Amino acid sequence: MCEVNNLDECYKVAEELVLYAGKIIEDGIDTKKNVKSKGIDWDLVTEYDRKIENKLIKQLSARFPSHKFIGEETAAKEGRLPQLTDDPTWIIDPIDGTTNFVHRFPQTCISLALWVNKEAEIGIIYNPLMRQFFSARKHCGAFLNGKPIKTSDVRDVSQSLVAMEPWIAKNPEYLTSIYSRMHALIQGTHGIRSLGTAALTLCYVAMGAVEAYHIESIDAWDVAAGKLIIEEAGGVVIDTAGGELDIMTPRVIAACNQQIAQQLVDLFKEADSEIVNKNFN
Ligand code: LIP
Repeated sequence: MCEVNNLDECYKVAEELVLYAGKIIEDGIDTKKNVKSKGIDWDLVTEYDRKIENKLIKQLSARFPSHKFIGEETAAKEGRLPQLTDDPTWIIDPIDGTTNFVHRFPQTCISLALWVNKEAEIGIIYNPLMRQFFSARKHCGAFLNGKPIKTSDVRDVSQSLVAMEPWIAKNPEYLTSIYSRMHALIQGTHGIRSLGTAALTLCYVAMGAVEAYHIESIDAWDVAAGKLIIEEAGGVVIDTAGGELDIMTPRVIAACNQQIAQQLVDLFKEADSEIVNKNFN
């Protein structure tokens, strides 16, 4: 087991750095960006993503030299996903919602988490354009701009608003499951919403703005901070098939409580089992 006895300092440094990174997003939002695609046409990166990630890693490693890093842009550059170990590890998404950032859609954020012994200790997600600073520390609750937040108390999925990201159907691997699951949600809930940033949408579950969120085809940096923020706000984040989420290959059902999560697991199982009879191509 790894001991970290300076978590207060870690939080303070992380908070300062994320606020600073927020200024970089604010400065960049209205500028012409150098936009590149990371292999697939919908996975974009800008010079701002790299600038923020480099800054965070440089400053954090200067303060905490023994800590490790899992960062979206570093992983893309190196072409490999580092393993999560028991060592203190900062998991970074420098700009979550890069496509939104490129299009000036004001749902974009920095997501920074500290994991120790494969458990989240600190989670911070900041949308500087909407001035929303979400934070959590293990066993200490979840906060929006310093005020405690709680998940919704709805317990029947038919009474819920659920977020998901239909554009993932661009990937042929997900096409039929996305359409079937969307169909099931359209029939069985109050409605679907889509923000284009996994990290912020997890915060929307945490603050009770939606009852649940479903997404696959994402990475550890998209959920590492949001998972803690939801859990500290009273919600759950589980695997799409039920059971524990694997943070390194996340298939996410995030919900305001276990009842809604389980109802979504069942709804999606049924939707998936009907796929054979459908052709969405
Ligand atoms: C993006 C997300 C988005 C998700 C994408 C992608 P990026 O992160 O948060 O919600 O659907 O798969 O990972 O690339 O903007 O940091």
